[in-house]
Amino acid sequence: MKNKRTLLSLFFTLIIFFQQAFGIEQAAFRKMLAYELSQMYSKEIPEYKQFTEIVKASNIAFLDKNESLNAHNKERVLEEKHGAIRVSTPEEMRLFSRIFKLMGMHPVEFYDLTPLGIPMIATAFRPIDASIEQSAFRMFTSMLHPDYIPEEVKPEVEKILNQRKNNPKFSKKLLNLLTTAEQRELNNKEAKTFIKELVAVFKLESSKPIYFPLYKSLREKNDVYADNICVGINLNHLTPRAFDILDAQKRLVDAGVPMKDGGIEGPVIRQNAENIQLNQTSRKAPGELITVTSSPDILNLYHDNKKQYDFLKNTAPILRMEKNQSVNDYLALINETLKTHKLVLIEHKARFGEIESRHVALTQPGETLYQKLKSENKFEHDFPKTHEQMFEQNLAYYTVEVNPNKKLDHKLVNTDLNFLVKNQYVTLVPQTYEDFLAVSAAGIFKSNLSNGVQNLQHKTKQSSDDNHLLLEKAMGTKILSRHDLALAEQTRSQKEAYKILGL
Ligand code: OOG
Ligand code: NI
Repeated sequence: MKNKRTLLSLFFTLIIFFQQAFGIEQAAFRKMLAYELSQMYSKEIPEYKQFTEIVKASNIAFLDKNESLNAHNKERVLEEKHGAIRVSTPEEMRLFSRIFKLMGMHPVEFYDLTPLGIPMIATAFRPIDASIEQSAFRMFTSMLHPDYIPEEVKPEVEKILNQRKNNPKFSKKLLNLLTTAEQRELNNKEAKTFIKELVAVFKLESSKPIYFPLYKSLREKNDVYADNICVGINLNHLTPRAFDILDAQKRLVDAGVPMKDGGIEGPVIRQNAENIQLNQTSRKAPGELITVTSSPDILNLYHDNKKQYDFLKNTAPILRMEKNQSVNDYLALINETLKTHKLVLIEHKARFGEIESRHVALTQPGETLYQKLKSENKFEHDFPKTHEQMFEQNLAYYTVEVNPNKKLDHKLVNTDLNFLVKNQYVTLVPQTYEDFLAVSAAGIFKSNLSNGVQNLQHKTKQSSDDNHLLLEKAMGTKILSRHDLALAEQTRSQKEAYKILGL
């Protein structure tokens, strides 16, 4: 017996040793990334730090009132976050799909934002196996749709984007480690370096000179273009999860945090009923300083003589946007100032904090019913309110678990799952909605458009299927379906429950 125990403990020590020496687990990798991104954001954006502290206070107050919540669920929600990034080229999209794959994050669902007035097509990289319970970190990743680049500036934009094919933000170290990791697992030390280099990609480059004439004409059309094409990749937002989004929002508003117009996105939040899918809201982006010039010489100086460039930058005037100033007036003023100054620091609305509450995932019939009732203004009242009803009518996904407290009756002959649920032989665990909603995503995008939403220009009308294929082609991989994943998990759990019950 003693020997057995020694052997066992040796075995586990060896496992831990090998894990540390040879391989980082994907969930640990995701945790590391989420943690470092959140550190970077808190350091660079004080408004974000304040935002997360308020959300945390709301979550802790919720836990105090709901002590019965299962411990695992508590931890997951307290820690959980998603991020969002916007890329401009298929090359960048493919790189991210390779990077996230290392962390067990795969593209799930296609979101076409072009019919909603945003020139982007998107997917979200997220874990698709049980390790989602250890770290659910996801990244909503959108790509500029090439057909929606405004015609008047297309040659200039294409020039910039061509230069970005080998985006210098992705360091050689990062790319080398990526190649290594595709052949063998990274050890902890390599993984740390990898994350450090990756976090650098997500930073806002505030001292890099931006060519203002192009920035101006893009921002006059739609801030998304200016951010995407001129400023480049940055972590657009980070989103902690809230148990109770209404409470978190109230606390944010009470603290004077400027929240987005239009309120909370997603299905109406119902009292005394189970909520569905996903609710989100965000704070308005605080203006962050970026550096602009209208002289091509200065763009070169940045690469050729960094010291001289830094001197110019450190003495450049700062132009903040006045309250009630229109964005066009602001851009005109910057233009004037650049006639007498080589560099000017201006306000760019980029990064912010968002919150979300996640509820049960709907099946296809559930989504159809939700859309129908919503359009008839009957959702609140008519959509089933309990998990038992939703399960019985196949409206939402559940994992079933055998109830350990229910004495097994061996004469159990009725194998109908609804019977087993009703008689508490098995319990329903609602599957969390792990994905996003296109309309909500567009709402988040629009919340920071200073010129409102204008009609998108495009050469030919694209169908959503074409756009879906375009994104898959960019990544070189298929986009998975949330329904396939949720159904597979539901079926697996049912088979297991039947097995345990001997049915
Ligand atoms: C992404 C908006 C989508 C969400 O949570 O729905 C998103 C963006 O603004 O870049 O992150
Ligand atoms: Ni988001």
